[in-house]
Amino acid sequence: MTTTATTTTTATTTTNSDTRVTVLGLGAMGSAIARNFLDRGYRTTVWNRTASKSTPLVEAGATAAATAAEAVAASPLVVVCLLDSTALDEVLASVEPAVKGKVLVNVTSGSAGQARANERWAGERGAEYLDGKIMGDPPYVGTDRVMFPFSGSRSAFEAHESTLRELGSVAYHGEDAGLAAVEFMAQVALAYELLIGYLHVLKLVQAEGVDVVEFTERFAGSLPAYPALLGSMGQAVKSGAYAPDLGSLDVQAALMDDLIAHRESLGVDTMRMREVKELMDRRIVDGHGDQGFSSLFEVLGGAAAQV
Ligand code: FVH
Repeated sequence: MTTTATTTTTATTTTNSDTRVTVLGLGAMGSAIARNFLDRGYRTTVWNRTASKSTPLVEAGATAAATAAEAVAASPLVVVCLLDSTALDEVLASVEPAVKGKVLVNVTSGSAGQARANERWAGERGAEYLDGKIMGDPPYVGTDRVMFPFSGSRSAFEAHESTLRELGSVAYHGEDAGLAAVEFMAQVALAYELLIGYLHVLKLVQAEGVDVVEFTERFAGSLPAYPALLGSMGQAVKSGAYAPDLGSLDVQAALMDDLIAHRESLGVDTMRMREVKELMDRRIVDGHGDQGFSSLFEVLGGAAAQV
């Protein structure tokens, strides 16, 4: 049994009216995705565990399916946007008979390993799989303020690229279904690494009675220099040729004891600066004191790249 809106909606983009898309999961993000497709004229079928969440979308022209399997059967392209991988596994189990021949686009948060397992699950049942991650907030779906890294089936991405690009700023990262999650996790991790360091420094600044907002405004003035610095450090890591960026480690290390002593005198955490000093000391002992900060990459723990 399906419920289709009695009110007609004039599609803003009539060219999409014969393109069918299904959205499973109508939480904050799933609803924004479904709404975006509706606004652009797609024949949109929706399903949600709590059926009442489909009502506003049906009123906007969506077809609400009674079951997730019915929703999958309704379109060649199925976008799945659920809370987590546990929810995903439950819903995929319920749609198993319907996925053959479909393109499943999972944008639920999850790990690279889960994405690869999802792709195997889909392939074993005759479906193509794309893994996507969402970097942005629901109100901005459909604008370039939301980034969607995708990975997995190249043919599926190419076949539905124009539809997927309706969601926001889209990039395809390759056939390995885990790469979108790798990109997402790396981007999120880098933001956390930067921001926790920022908060640690605010502790130091505030302890010295300096206004944290005024300090932040001054530091923000130096941010335009970072893209070039990060680019040169990335090249150094890739090539293994470490120029003395930020100066040589011999010079940089001389500063570290003062940095640590300053924090200790104010009762501010020193763990991050002690980590940097320890890495610098190891790199210098290894005979690379003439190289730059990027050469610390060589003394960080971590596995070799996946082959
Ligand atoms: N919201 C955000 O700003 C962030 C932006 C970045 C990406 N995340 C990820 O997007 C996924 C969905 O997030 P959401 O914000 O839409 O989450 P909710 O509003 O809580 O909706 C969750 C939906 O999942 C359904 N659900 C939960 N458990 C189950 C289950 N066991 N079986 C079936 N469906 C399930 C839930 O259904 P209901 O509770 O309404 O019945 C919602 O449809 C997420 O991965 C974020 O990390 C969002």
